[in-house]
Amino acid sequence: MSATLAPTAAPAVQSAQPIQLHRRTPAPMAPGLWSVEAIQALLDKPLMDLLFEAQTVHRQHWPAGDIELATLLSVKTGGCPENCGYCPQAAEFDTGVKAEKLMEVEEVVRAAQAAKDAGATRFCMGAAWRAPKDRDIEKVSALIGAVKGLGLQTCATLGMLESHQAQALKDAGLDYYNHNLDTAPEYYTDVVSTRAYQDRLDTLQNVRNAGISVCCGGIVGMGEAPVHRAGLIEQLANLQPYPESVPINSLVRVPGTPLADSDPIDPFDFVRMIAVARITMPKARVRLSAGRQQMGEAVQALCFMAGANSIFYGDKLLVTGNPDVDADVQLLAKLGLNGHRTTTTEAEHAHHHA
Ligand code: SAM
Ligand code: DTB
Ligand code: SF4
Repeated sequence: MSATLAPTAAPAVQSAQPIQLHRRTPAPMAPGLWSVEAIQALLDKPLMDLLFEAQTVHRQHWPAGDIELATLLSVKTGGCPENCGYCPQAAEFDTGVKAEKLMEVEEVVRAAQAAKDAGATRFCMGAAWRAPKDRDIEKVSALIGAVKGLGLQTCATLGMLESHQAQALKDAGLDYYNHNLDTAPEYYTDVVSTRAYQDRLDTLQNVRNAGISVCCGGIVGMGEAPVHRAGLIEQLANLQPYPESVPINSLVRVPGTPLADSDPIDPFDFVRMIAVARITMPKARVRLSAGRQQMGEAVQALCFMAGANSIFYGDKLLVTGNPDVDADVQLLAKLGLNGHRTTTTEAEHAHHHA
């Protein structure tokens, strides 16, 4: 345990003492600043202590039992020029995903209405672009306006954005932009080589500056080391301000992608990531994202215990599967969770950093 963990508190626990049940929670280095060591120490806690702490933080900031339901739609599928090693939509990988054109407004509205009828409150549109052209932004703006007109919160994930493009999306009524950092900077070049970590940070800044809420998280189970998991949380939690939504994805291993043969993450290590996201970003919606189909109900329940309060809801993610709506409705009912009406308002979500 490093000395930076307890800057003002009592002397750090000596390493000779093996029992850590009463160890103090490592404090951030400074208000809003988390060291990678402090995050690593959280990840390494006894699981029950970590869960208890995460649930305690959760209840201080959120109504217990409230789960946001966000439905995804791939509005522009496949043929992407980037080479993200996890992604079934990269043109370079032979995954069986065919490149399609951007969907028409009517078709998107139908899907959004169906999502709303099923109980979703947020609708997220994904496009397999490296970066949209201004023409694409015009078309997506029409989609955003139409979806917002149904009374849904809108989210889009379209790749890298310039500031004028972010502003145009804001003007069209976009509430959230999803742009993931995916992993620690040190591991990023092992995963994708067609863009740099700084490109991601630049887009996030452009989104912030335009006044759009930020949805930013990552993927685990890509063969990363524990220190990279801590490094991802460090990046996210130290963004000023940290993201309003933090999706934690478990890699969906798609045959044909370079990461298809990665060792799956231990389910408890996944739960730990959720818990540490909750503790370090107390007011963020922490989303239990991709990978639920492979996860089982008990592990998902642990994720909710750890502070996850959002899921992707709908039979499909972008191109891969997600649990059926019926199965999710049943799971939430079995756990006594309330997925169909959020008890906080959209305005509260959007402005909690103000
Ligand atoms: N092209 C845009 C981009 O990369 O920002 C938007 C769409 S992209 C598919 C959105 C996110 O989906 C990625 O950043 C990644 O975190 C996640 N993702 C993609 N493939 C995944 C997989 N196989 N398993 C888990 N998450 C995945
Ligand atoms: C996020 O963090 N996860 C979603 C959403 N943001 C866009 C995407 C998951 C994709 C899983 C694989 C697929 O279906 O393409
Ligand atoms: Fe393209 Fe996004 Fe997939 Fe990367 S994650 S290959 S940018 S669609």
